[in-house]
Amino acid sequence: MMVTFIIVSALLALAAGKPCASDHENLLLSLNKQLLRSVYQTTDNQDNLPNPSVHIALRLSKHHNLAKESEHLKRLKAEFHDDIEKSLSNNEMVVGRLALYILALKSSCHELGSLYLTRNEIREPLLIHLKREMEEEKQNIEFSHRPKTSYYQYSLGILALCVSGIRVNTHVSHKLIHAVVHKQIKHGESSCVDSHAMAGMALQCLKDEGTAVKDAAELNRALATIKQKLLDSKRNDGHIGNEFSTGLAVQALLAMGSQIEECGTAMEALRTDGRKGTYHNPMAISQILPALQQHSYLHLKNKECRSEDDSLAIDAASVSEVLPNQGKVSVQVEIIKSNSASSVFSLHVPMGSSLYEALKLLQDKQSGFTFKTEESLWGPFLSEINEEKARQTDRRYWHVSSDGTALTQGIQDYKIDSAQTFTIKNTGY
Ligand code: B12
Repeated sequence: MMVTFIIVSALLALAAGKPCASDHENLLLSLNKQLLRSVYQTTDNQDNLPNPSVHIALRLSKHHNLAKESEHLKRLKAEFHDDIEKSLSNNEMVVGRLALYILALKSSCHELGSLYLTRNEIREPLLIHLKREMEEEKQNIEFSHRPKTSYYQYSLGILALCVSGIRVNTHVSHKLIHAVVHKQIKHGESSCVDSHAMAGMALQCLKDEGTAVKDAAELNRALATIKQKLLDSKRNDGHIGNEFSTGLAVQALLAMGSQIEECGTAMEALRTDGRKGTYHNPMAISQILPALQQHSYLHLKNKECRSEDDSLAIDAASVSEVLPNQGKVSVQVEIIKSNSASSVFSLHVPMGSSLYEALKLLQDKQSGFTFKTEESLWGPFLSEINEEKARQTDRRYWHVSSDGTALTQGIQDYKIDSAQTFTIKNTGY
């Protein structure tokens, strides 16, 4: 009796799942088109570089626009490549961006051996250069107990080498395994989930490839620790961490062998966010789209670029709705400098303005407030306020919160729809 009931319920659930399945396909298609549109949309930002993470997501999708994708690849090889070389000439580390670039080239089955980076007149193949920066990072961990960049970028580096079939030095992998097992990966707040997810994919790749590691049992312990960390970070609404870490967390869980049912509520949370329009930043879409298609960056390992669908058309961009003037809201901006000195500024901004627009207005009022940003794959990163810098090189950043709650979006994406107080605090990490 019970068995019949279970079978009938399962059949009913399957039947009910049909319309959902097509809803799911529609959502995938709309996110895929949004991402494709982002690659050639010009913005007011002149430094709008092609984004390797977006390329990877387009290439991991079921539907393609092969002409647009190959045009994008060309731009990556010119503009993004140049940007990396520019950073090298400024003696900056490029681990994370180089790793994403390599993964993007892999996603288009591009021959990696034919590409070189030039620094101080020395030409080096991309993978050799990445290997060298990983050695440098490993030494930094040895002496300072953390990479110069972050464990997120260190994991991306291991992942890119592994996916490209390059043997990762056992000392390099050991540093990540050790950091996971000894709980040294923290970035404050939810980005800790993103970093664990990236570490999970990197270490799973090593395991799948049978790469020699210092201690195989410890590798398994690290993978188990990561899986537990991700499952423990599940919120009641299904998100793992927050809206923007759930995609990478699902990718990692799937890569680490979780069954799709185990990620069911997280997938549902992603779909709900997707339908609500939470994901409009191309970088955010690029991290969740592979997860929604049950893919992870590990799929790049065996990517064959043969007989691909070429049906992804771009509709004319929908004209964004012009909202009626809804009036202004009052905003307070509290700045807390590194010496704890604080100052408060008040202004009125049109409802729906971004925090970036609000800060620009404040600056234009010449009320004693100035700010600067640096471009990144996620958009403008707030790097300087009233001539005080807080940047990665100083291991500090301007942390942004609204009415006491940390923002989960950057200053350009966060929209102001009610009166509120922002606190922007120079914070060490
Ligand atoms: C590490 C990290 C940080 C570090 C970066 C320094 C370091 N040690 O590397 C610190 C702690 C400074 C940081 C700060 C913030 N972060 Co953060 N961060 C990350 C993380 C885990 C990895 C980024 C990375 O290295 N990418 C790889 C490299 C190759 O790409 P990149 O673009 O060159 O990387 C640089 C930028 O991404 C920049 N950066 C980091 N975070 C953010 C956030 C925004 C909005 C922008 C524009 C840039 C930016 O720092 C990176 C290193 O230079 C991501 C996770 C993810 N899923 O991407 C979250 C993530 C990007 N951060 C996020 C957020 C919300 C923030 C903050 C706004 C938090 C806050 N309330 O203040 C601030 C930024 C405030 C500001 N000043 O503008 C969100 C963004 C979501 C969104 N929709 O925009 C993410 C996705 C985490 C999450 N799941 O919520 N972050």
